[in-house]
Amino acid sequence: MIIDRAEVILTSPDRNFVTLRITTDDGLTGLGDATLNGRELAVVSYLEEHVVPLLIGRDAARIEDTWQFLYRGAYWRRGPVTMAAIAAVDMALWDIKGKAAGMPVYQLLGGASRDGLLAYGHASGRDLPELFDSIRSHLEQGYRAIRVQTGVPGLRSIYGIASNATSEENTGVRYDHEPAQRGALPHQEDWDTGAYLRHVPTVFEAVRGEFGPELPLLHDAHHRLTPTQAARLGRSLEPFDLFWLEDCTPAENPEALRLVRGHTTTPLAIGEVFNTVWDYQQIIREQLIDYVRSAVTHTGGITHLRRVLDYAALYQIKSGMHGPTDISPVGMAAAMHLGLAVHNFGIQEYMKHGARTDAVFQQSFTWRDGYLHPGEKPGLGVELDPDESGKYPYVRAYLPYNRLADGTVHDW
Ligand code: EZ4
Ligand code: CO
Repeated sequence: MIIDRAEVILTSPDRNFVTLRITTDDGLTGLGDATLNGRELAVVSYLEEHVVPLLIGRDAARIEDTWQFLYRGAYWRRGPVTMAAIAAVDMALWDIKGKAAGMPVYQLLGGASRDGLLAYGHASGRDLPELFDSIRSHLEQGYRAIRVQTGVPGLRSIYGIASNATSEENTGVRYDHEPAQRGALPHQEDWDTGAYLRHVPTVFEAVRGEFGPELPLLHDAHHRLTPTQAARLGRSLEPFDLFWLEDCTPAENPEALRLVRGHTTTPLAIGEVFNTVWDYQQIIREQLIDYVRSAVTHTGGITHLRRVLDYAALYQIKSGMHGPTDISPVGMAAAMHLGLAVHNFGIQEYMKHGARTDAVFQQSFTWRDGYLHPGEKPGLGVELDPDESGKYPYVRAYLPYNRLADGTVHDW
């Protein structure tokens, strides 16, 4: 099992994906996801120029050693580009090990701890009728847990709100199954935290009134609040029993969560922009969160996220792995194998990929009654069709950003 070849495949069916394919001298191939939304080429270059030459000739079976070699050997540690690149190598090696063993990766991680993975989808609307339609449509698709995002009166466009008015046909702005306006230059959105804080509790009250007390509801604040604003939001949402409030404050300031935690029992989830266990060290030790939001893709792969989740388990903190459409089907498969195996699984984010993406990546997972399962194929269970991937060249696409009414750039 000596690594013979490693290639980076950049393809844009519905959106950009960066995939590493490793081939061994005995003909096994493994895939890893290294997609970093809006900064894809940085990871392509990191992999092609700096990582691939290190892989050729190495023993593909030595997953832990390769992880430590790439992490410690670089001198420059951490960061989203480095950790996405390491994640892709790690996933590809687990894929190969599974294929060599004839087992799905979750078996190598200790076997299934549950029958399936509860998943949540993204409902959104500019107003309540649109939001209710979106929730109903998600329930019809089988979702048993729903993230709720809405427009805010007075704000024209807000991240995470799907709307026909922002579709590709009407505006020429690239639109995909993630409700964001992505373009060749960043799309500017507007933001007003006061208006948001007044509006969101009324939305959850209406949703509970319409859909009852039992449906697990989630909400994502996308790092936009100060600690006191986040505390107030958490408290005002307590009557509506959220499954979690996500990314309430910016990621760089872990102490902020102490203040939030001291004022609300609304469960907190954070970490989709974290890359290592060290980003989580303080907030897990101080029990400032309830759910770890990391994607396998952005946190150094299965090897490292497993470490984060084992540490989190000491403090009754569970997984809530990131799973928007910018995690490729390979990254989603890795999340499903890990989530099936760990004891402290919480919930899995799951947005369906588009038909073109599903044609590029042949997948073996199942989606049944609101639960995901990675399937029983050896390895991760995903194969890449080179003819399909070759049809979709890279398209530069940025995430949007925010300005306040006075023109100030706001937190993401
Ligand atoms: O904004 O994946 O919880 N999910 C999210 C996502 C992220 C995008 C960024 O690449 O916040 O929609
Ligand atoms: Co989020």
